[in-house]
Amino acid sequence: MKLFYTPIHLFAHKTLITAHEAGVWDRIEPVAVYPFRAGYDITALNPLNKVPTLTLDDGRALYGSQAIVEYLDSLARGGRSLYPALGPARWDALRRLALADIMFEATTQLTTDDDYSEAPRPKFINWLWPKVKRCVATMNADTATEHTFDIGDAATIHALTYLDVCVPKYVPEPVPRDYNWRVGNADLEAWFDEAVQRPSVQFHFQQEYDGDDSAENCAAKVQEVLALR
Ligand SMILES: N[C@@H](CCC(=O)N[C@@H](CS)C(=O)NCC(=O)O)C(=O)O
Repeated sequence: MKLFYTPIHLFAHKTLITAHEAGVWDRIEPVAVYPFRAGYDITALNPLNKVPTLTLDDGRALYGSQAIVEYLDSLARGGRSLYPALGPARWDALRRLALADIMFEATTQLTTDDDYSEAPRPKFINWLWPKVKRCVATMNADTATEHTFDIGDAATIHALTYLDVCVPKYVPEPVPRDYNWRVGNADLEAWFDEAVQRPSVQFHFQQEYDGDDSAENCAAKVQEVLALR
């Protein structure tokens, strides 16, 4: 399997956490993709040209991170599943997965369209930013519910590290440049500080990517996948 993803080292990826927890990371070949840099193009695998995209050994592609993590989790052998059995714990994990993923998507929308100097977009920012803040407050409240580490938690780490990486750098007023989700969310901060100590997070979070992250490598790996079809 190949996992096409963006290896920004300050960002903890839900797909990598899940693969590691499931015990299948050693079956995955990582391929670095920077979708917003020239030369990187995975549209032959994923019409959305989005990361993450997972390709299987027969050349089929899975995309939408929710499909990818569920697939990787289904392979869990020797590792642990991040999906609780059918019942209230599962629905809560899936709710928190959605909360974090949709918050992540709102944040990427805010940070991707960053040419605000030409055309300030207060309506756009005022639509999305309150959602992000409400999600963080809900994550803070959710820490009161005892549960074992699950897919919702992996997604929460993913979304919070993305906030740390991108908001101060890219999102303009009215979002404060010094925004820090930890302020006013002490329970979430304490939970996060402990959760990121998990080996499934530590093996890649804040670790420089040491693979080939060139556009040429990405293009060659896309061709390798297409040749399998
Ligand atoms: N809902 C998608 C979101 C993925 C996503 O937004 N990925 C961004 C990461 S920066 C991306 O690839 N953007 C490139 C683009 O939209 O062209 C998922 O969960 O997989």
